[in-house]
This record gives sequence, structure tokens and C-alpha cells, in this order.
Amino acid sequence: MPAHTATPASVLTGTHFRTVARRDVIRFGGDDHRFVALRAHRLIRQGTLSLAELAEPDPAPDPEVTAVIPARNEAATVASVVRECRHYAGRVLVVEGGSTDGTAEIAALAGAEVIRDHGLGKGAALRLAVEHVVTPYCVFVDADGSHDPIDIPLLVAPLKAGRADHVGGSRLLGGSDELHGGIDEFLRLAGSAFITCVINRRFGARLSDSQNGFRALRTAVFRALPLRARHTTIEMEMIMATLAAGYRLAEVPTHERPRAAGFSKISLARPGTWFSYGFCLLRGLCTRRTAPRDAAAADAASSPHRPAPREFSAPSALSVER
Ligand SMILES: Nc1nc2c(ncn2[C@@H]2O[C@H](COP(=O)(O)OP(=O)(O)O)[C@@H](O)[C@H]2O)c(=O)[nH]1
Ligand SMILES: [Mg+2]
Repeated sequence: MPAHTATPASVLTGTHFRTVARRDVIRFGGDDHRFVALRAHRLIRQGTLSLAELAEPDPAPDPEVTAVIPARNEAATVASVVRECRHYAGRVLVVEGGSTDGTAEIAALAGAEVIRDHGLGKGAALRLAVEHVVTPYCVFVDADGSHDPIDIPLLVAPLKAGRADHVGGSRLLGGSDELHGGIDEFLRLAGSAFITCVINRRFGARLSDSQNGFRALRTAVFRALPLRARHTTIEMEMIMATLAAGYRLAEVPTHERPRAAGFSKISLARPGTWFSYGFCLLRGLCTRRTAPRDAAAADAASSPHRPAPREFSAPSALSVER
């Protein structure tokens, strides 16, 4: 069940309540505090939420998780993204690429470790960043404010429970405030649906979103994947490489907020964008499926019909076995 929709009383803790309330505030606007207070009041009166649960602290940052944040000219949003990630991840690493607006300095002041990429693009930046990760799990979070770090524990849970090696956040299951409305959004959505459908067909998967940058992987698995993408095609390349190598892939619903400031680095008006997506897709589809490469993947492969982590999502949206 998507975490931001109707939450049954049995799982409504203080943290869940804050997630739900915050998303409602973002979605419907209005005065944050009054809105949240009114909602809390109603839930307490209904008996859905107790005062003790409301006062429950958020979970401590997970020392086994590094949030990897690619950022190019995101000075307006990077600090808040870093601060939010620090609630959930033990390490926060910003990989900054040729920014001219002080993104790197702002990220460092907000408490992130910062490295510079080689100016080749987001995909190259992520591959470089993971070389610096020392924790067993990494989560990729965009610096533009569109990913909600409150979903980090949800993304990491199937990895930590040993049920998946790679978990993608799905905007189709969790909702997006950015992906609808204009021609550009329509083309993105249609392109994404097409690519997802082709990948599903080729690898016998049942994914709903192949383009979301919000995803978590076992660090060793990321390193084992033969990734070459330099740009934002890295997400679909990661997915196809994961499936081709026989690792376990799962989806959880995550919510996408609108980009808080600045503009997307992807331009659909450039023919090169279409070419690089088409080329990456074809290359990934032609990848020969191989045996799993490391011990954990070998363990995954030992059970060809390994059950999907169903409690996190609609069963039809999960793709696990090859
Ligand atoms: N380090 C680095 N980050 C990048 C680069 N290009 C894009 N990004 C970041 O990657 C994330 C996703 O990019 P964005 O333009 O929002 O793509 P969209 O969400 O698909 O529209 C953002 O945080 C960008 O700042 C790059 O060349 N280097
Ligand atoms: Mg974005």
C-alpha cells in the first residue's frame, strides 16, 4: 500500500503520521502547523493516533546507509535535502558536478561530505560517488527536493531484510506532483511507460517505474554491475543490469514532490536526449543474462522462485526473480 495514502490504525505511528501530514501539507498547501495540528486533533479524537505515538521520536540515522546526492547547480535546495537525509542515513555524500552557484559549499555547510565529479553527467557522478561509499547500502537521492528522504527507510528495508539487492522507488505507485500536466510531462511519462514496458517484456519483470532516480542498492551489487551510462540513463541501465545479472529487484511506492527550484537538466528538445535513451535501452536489452556475480546474488539465485517483498507494494508491481 502506498505509504502516503490511507494508513490503517495498526501501523499509524508518530512517524507515519508526520509523513502523511507533511505530504498533505505539500499537496494541498495552507498553513503547515495549523493544518497538521487539526489533522492530529481529528485522528486523536477518532482514536487512530495516541498522544504517546505522536511524541514518538523519528528513527535514528541508519549507520549502514549512505545517501548519495548528485547535484549540479542546486544551491536553492541542496541544504534542505542534505539535512533531511541526515535524519535517515548515517553518511550523506554529495557528488557535485561543475556547479557555479556554490552548491558544493552549501552542501558542506549543511553537513554533507562533498566530492567533485568529472563533469561528465549524473551517471558518471553516481558511479564515481559509490567508489567512496563504505557502508553496505546506498540510496540515491536527487538534490532538487523532488525525492522525500522520509522514504529512505522504506527503500532500504527489503535490502536489510535480505529480500532484495536493488529497490526502486515507484512514482506510479507512490504518486508524483511533477510528472503530469504539460506536454513535456506527457512525453516523459509516455517515454517512461514505453521503456518500462519493453524492459518488463525482455526480462520477464513487472516494474512500474524505470526512470526514478530514487533507489537503494546493496553497495557491492552496484559495484558489480557493468554500468557505463554517463547521464540520466543510469537508472534504466542499473535496472537492466540488475535483471540481466540475476540480482533481486523490488519496487516500493515513493512519492515525488515537484522540483523545488531551478530546472531539470534533461531537455526533451535535444535530439541527443532521445538518442541516448534509445541507445541505452537497446544496449541493455541486448545484454546477455548471466549467473549472479557475488555471494549474496548467488544466494538469491539458489532459490529461483524467491518470494517478492509483497508487504511493501502491490504484488503486480514487484519484479524479483529472473
Ligand atoms: N553531480 C552531478 N549531478 C547532476 C548532473 N546532472 C544532473 N545532476 C543532478 O541529478 C539530479 C536529477 O537531475 P534532474 O535535472 O532533476 O533530472 P530530472 O529529475 O529527471 O528532471 C539533480 O539533483 C541534479 O542536480 C551532473 O552532471 N553531475
Ligand atoms: Mg529532478
